[in-house]
Amino acid sequence: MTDINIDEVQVTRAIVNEFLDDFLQNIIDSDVIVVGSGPCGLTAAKYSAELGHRTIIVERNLYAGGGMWQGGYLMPKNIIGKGAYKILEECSVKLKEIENGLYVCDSFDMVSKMLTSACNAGVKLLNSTNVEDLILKEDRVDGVVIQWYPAKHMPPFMTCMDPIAIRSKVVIDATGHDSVLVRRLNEQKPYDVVKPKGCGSLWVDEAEKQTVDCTHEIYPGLIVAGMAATSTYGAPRMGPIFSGMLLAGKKAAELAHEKIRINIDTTNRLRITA
Ligand code: 48F
Repeated sequence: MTDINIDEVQVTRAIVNEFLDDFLQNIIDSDVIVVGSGPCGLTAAKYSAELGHRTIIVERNLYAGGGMWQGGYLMPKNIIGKGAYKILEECSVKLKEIENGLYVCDSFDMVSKMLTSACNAGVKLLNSTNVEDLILKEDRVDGVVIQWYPAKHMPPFMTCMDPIAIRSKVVIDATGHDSVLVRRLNEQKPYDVVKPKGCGSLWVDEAEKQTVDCTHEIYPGLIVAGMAATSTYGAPRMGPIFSGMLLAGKKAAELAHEKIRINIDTTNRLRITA
């Protein structure tokens, strides 16, 4: 026996009200949309929110974490190099030093604590939501087009299920190997945006470095980051090591911050001189 009488409709009303309220207040029009909640996306979102930006993660899966749940060969141990140590330390992930500046942690410890850190920083998460397109205005990306992921698996006769759109100042493509947003943009702007090549064969050192180097603003308003960047430029795959992904996520957040800051400065200057 519990000490309250729970009304079924009250439960439904609470879910609908809270979801719509959150959607309208926080999600529909934000500063940064991060597509994908793998190691890169979660890091990008955490730092973006800590830098003061209203930040959303859109993830097609029911759960967050992307490729972080399994290390290699389905074994739940993740490896990182010392360059990314601080990022995980800030999230209180338990790290054990092995040798040569390499650390290991339990994958579920890493996912849960990174997710907690992102939520504590104020990040909003839209799960089971597929980003299927961009909002593209003349010379800039202005947000993304979303649909419930289960709708993607409806029978073909269920046509005309139109998606909806959410807007942001910056979009980060952290969709991993598929580079979903870069691919979509390339279909429309083949002279401005490269066609994703898919990643090259394994070379850990070089891959870790290039993943960070390839993370950049690929088109006004769109930053490609992490494995999505590696795959876009055909850089080598890195295998089951995550430092490059974490550092790329941090770089993506800093690039987004810089872009938003410059836009605010320019707008203010125009307003003062007008
Ligand atoms: O694949 P993922 O973990 O990408 P990442 O953050 O890190 C790559 C590493 O996990 C691993 C590696 C290191 O050993 O090579 O691959 O760059 O996370 C990508 C996330 O994006 C989601 C997908 O479900 C996953 O959680 N995603 C992909 N396409 C979409 C999407 C989409 N269209 N809409 C929403 N989410």
